[in-house]
Amino acid sequence: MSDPIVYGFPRSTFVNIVRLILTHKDVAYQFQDIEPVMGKPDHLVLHPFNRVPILRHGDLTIYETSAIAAYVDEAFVGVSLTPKDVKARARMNQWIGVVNSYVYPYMIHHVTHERLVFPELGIPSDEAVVAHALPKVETVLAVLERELADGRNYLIGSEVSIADFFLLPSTFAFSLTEEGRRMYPKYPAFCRWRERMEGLPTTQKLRAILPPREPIQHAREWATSHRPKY
Ligand SMILES: N[C@@H](CCC(=O)N[C@@H](CS)C(=O)NCC(=O)O)C(=O)O
Repeated sequence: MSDPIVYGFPRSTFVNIVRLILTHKDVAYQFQDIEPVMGKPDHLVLHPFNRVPILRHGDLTIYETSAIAAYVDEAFVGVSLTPKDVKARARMNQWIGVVNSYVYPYMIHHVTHERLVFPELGIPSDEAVVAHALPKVETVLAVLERELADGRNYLIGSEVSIADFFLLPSTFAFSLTEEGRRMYPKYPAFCRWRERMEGLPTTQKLRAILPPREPIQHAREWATSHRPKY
């Protein structure tokens, strides 16, 4: 079967979760940058909800990052990122849900979009959106800090899992905002986890092939289509 294809745009948090997992498992894949067709028929035929990533592998085309991550981990040989123990697996899935429901929405959809993505396009930040999100980000960081304070290496123990790769891209992008730079030092166990994750050969390998961060052109539409309002 030919190499899997990941469709997305290079700065996407969720796309980079999938790329990290493929990289960690040493799976050869192609990346197709669909930035120019985001929201257009060529994209919507792959993802009817107008999002990325999408993975194509042989006759399978799927979207939703958690489904793609589980598929990649099962379908390809290499180090497993899913614990065999049923309770550890439940814990991993809990953290994946946490990223989807509480981390990405506030760190990225609220703060990073307002602080980086919109200003890069000449659209001013909406301070009300940032102000609404910051206490929620503090809650996330406090929960992570409590969890990681026992000195474990990764979210569910001594081995890296899909959950860590879910958390990494959101925490990286948030670190580039002024709020991230101000908040992170209050959470030392979380910072140690970040350092460990950022230092993994997997992370370095993916970063080395990502293009320089350019403004996300199609995000102009987000300002009217799905910007939070308070
Ligand atoms: N539930 C989706 C969320 C994916 C998502 O929100 N992706 C963002 C990029 S990080 C996206 O496609 N944004 C494009 C847009 O909103 O136009 C998943 O798990 O894959």
